[in-house]
Amino acid sequence: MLYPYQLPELPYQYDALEPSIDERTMHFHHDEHHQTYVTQLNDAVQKWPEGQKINLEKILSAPARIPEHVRAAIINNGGGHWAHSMFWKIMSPSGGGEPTGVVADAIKKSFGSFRAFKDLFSTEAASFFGSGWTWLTIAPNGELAILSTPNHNLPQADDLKPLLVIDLWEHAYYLKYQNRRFEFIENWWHIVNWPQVLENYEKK
Ligand code: MN3
Repeated sequence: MLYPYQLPELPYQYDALEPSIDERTMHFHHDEHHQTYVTQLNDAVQKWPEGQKINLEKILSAPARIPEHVRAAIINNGGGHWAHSMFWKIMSPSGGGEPTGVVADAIKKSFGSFRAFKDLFSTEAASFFGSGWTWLTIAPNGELAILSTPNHNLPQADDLKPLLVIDLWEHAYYLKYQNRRFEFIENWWHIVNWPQVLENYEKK
């Protein structure tokens, strides 16, 4: 992703993820929240001409190198733009079920079984305090890990590649689920786009 950044179209209709995620939430989340991150990211990178030529993922993998006058704005809004762009893609109306291929093997090897992985991931996401994201990541040595980051911080800053992610900000689920984050997580598994997770693994 390069400057000027653009809001990506959803790869499905706004109501396509019902009932796991309702149409109204998708409109607010994509058209308002994500759009705002894109707008504010462009405003920040406009003040850093050198950064306009660097890929966003590369910028965010070394946040300490961002000039101080735009650092916080780029970490927050650039992280938001990158994470949401991934979040839309790892969901699908034909999602759910279990992973296949090499990523299924890797999950089994790291966590014992898909069921054990799913339980761990759900527990991590449900117990993470405040606004943030829970990720499945892969390290350069091929090791998988489940971890959470606050705000819009990305695992790439710690040299980890994201394979799967869930948005835990209240705006991701509040309209439909209110404070019942665990119910949102449970229903989210029905729309996880495992072919996309496999693709993320293969181009890690
Ligand atoms: Mn969000």
